[in-house]
Amino acid sequence: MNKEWNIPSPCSSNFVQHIAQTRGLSLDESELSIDNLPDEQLFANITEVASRIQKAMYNNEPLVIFGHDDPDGVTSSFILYQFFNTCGYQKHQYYIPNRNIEPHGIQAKFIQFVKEGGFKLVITVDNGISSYDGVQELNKLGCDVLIVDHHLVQPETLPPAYAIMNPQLPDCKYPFKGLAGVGVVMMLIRYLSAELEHPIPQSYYFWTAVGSIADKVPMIGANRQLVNHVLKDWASIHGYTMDFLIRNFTRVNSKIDVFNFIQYAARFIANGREEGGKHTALSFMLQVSDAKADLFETLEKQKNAWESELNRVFKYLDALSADFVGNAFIFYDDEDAIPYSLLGTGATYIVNKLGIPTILLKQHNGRMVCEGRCSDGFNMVHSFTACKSHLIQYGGHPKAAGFSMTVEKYDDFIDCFNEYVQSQMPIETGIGSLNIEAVVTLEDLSEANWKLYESLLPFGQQNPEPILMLSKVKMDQILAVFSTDNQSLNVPQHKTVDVSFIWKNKNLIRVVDFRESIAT
Ligand SMILES: [Mn+2]
Repeated sequence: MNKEWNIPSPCSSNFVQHIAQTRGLSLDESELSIDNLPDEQLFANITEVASRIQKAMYNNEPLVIFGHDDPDGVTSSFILYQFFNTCGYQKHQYYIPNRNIEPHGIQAKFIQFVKEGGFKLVITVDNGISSYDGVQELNKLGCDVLIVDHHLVQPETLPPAYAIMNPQLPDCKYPFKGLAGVGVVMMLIRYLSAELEHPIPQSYYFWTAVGSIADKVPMIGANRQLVNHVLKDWASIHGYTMDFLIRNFTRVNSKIDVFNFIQYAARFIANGREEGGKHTALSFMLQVSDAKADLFETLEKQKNAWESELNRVFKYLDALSADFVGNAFIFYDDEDAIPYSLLGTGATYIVNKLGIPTILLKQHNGRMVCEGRCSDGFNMVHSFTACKSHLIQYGGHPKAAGFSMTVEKYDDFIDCFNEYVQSQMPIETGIGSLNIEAVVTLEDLSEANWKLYESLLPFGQQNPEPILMLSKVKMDQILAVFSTDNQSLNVPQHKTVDVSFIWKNKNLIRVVDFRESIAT
């Protein structure tokens, strides 16, 4: 690699404390406690949402939870469904649309499902905020709709729902805006739990962590509190499905193990799409009989197939993006090399590699669909808004958004998007520089400091794994103390080099880059 290294001046204090301070992260466990979460009553419309749900419970009305087929949507659906179960309510069902068959949001198949099931209430979780037409259709059936979502709000096309809970609503006073879909559902459950005087199973915090980590929401503020609660109080958190998964995982006895286990669980439930609103991962999570083991096996097979498919797509994208020069990466997959369900993951992969806004497009179900991803300094939703006259539907988050359009609009859209990119991009993007957060010695990487380092967890957006540097060392010296993951870099064994790396575990470091030491 030929990256420019940005190296900080040596820090006088403990390097972990220094990193925490620079990032504005508290290492104080009591400050991070979930007892200090913002009051969920600050959510706009939470009273209306909760009382409509209570009315359904008291009147034994049939209701359906309308989820989303990613881990955030699946965990959102799971904890709400389970919470209704534990309240003794039994007239609820769920429907998870399969993105490979149904377009995003409330669509014809689901409306048909509601009609046939005679449902009087729909609760959308992790979606719904951009389904104006769908909500209108459901209203015509005499069905109320509650939207519990976290995606960006387009105030001019707010759906005509009974009530909307979304931290992005202009009048929402909830101070932390970065919750995942499952985080918003958790706040609703906390509110309902107080209203109904019904306790919350601790495992819901685990699933909230899983959905939040999978959705790549910023790991600061309330998200950090929610996930940290799981890392810190792990010993007291149990649940039937969690415990089932742990038996198939390696040991879990430190914070980093729990964090790795959360990521494993997220990958495990990332598959399972079925037809007709069913979902294998959600069935697995809800199942208490022997059938759970069979569902586990099915998901395990799907996960392995998915991971090898991912590898194939990453290799394909590596070849595509090698030597790429430009302000934005735009690719139309006319050879059908990238499955629709991996379009977003593929775009994220390119952003991590090139650091520039990326959109991947392909034809799907007779429409042109697109997933866009970017890093700081660009807003995908704004870029789509600028070109919305060409689009059928669009939505998402500043760094991850998607749209659909008619195939004929392709050229117009690309022209419009390119123009937007030109108008937005700073000349110097800083691509290719490596930002090192602390220069350390081998002695600094002690057991005591590892314990402290674990309090920087959970890592994620806005709190990434820090890149550290060992200056003037030989790989021999490192290997005497650590296992290393060299990521196929050919680091010379006996030569004195500077090594940038990520501290992965007490005894494991992952080399990011190396260079010849500059003589001083
Ligand atoms: Mn989500």
